[in-house]
Amino acid sequence: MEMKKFAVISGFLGAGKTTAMMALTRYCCEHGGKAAMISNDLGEGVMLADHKLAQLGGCRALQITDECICFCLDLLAERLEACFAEGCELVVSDIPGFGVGALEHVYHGLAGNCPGRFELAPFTVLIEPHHAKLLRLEQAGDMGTILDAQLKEADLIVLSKLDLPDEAERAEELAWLAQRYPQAEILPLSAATGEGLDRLALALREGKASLRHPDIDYDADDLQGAMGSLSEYYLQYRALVCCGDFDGNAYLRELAEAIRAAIGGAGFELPHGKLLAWGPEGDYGKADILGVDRPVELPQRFTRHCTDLAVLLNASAVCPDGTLDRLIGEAVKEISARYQLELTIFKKDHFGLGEQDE
Ligand SMILES: Nc1nc2c(ncn2[C@@H]2O[C@H](COP(=O)(O)OP(=O)(O)O)[C@@H](O)[C@H]2O)c(=O)[nH]1
Ligand SMILES: [Mg+2]
Repeated sequence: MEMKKFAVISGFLGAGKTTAMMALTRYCCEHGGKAAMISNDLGEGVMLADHKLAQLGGCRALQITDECICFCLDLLAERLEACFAEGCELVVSDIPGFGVGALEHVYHGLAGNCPGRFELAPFTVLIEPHHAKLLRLEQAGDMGTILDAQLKEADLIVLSKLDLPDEAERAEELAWLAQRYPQAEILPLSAATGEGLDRLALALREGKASLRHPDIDYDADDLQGAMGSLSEYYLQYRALVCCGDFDGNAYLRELAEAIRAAIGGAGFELPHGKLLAWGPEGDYGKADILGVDRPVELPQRFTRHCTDLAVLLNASAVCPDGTLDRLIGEAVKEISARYQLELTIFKKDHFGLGEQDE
């Protein structure tokens, strides 16, 4: 029987969803299957950094912007049909913001609206060891409320980035997750090394969504408050050096560090900031900010010096929208001037999630 499987990959900002979806689609394609990934975020008419990254990485990728897939099920179903018509057996999508509520909206929505058109794979939630540890030790603060709600929705919990912790820590987090969230299957994964991709692919292809209704008070003040305090920022620009060339890796790192310092210095949090840049010949680099207290990561580096870059900057911050716009705008200006880059802004969109529904 032909398989038409769809899975939502939920999880906290920076948990490793995009990296895992890219590794998974590649793994499936290398093992005789066909899979596609959808990057979903809220920027209006923008190119998402995650989507561009997936394209640069050679993945079968599509994006849905402007709206959460929770609220555009017809569009989602249409895109899924197109992927399945092309021969895909598995399609995975992430979810904007914190993703809490996607089980109800997307899974129960699709099950109710288009029964039998495709099969729902286990509802999957990624958590990184750093967050699992904070949650276990009850040191996650407001984030703990969100992490716990996400994990309660899961049919499948994936402990990601398992190349980072040592053996004892891995075992401790896996055991604790299994005991605390007994409704879910728990899988270890390192998208970086490929460890666990086989089991994840199998679990999604063979497994089924439980379509439970977990005991979560979605209207609770702490959950709504935490989700509403998030602001989203999207910027697309071209950076052209005025003479000679420049070190694109150093530029991305300095810019990410300046943004992190500005937001942290103003007393706010930046759970995930992404800077993706590519040159006319396809060379590309990426910098990630995963919190104001964590070091900037460069998971992808330029191999040559740069002269002309297209840049995508996406950030999700616990910070008022206007302040976020000002702080990022100043950092981009200052660091770009230091590298003698002339900027052309193509697109900017930013908003607070708390204000969006009003
Ligand atoms: N060491 C390591 N880092 C990872 C792994 N997966 C993701 N990351 C890094 O974690 C950061 C956030 O990953 P991303 O996939 O963008 O997270 P998302 O926000 O959940 O989509 C990036 O810097 C990734 O390179 C992994 O398996 N191992
Ligand atoms: Mg992502």
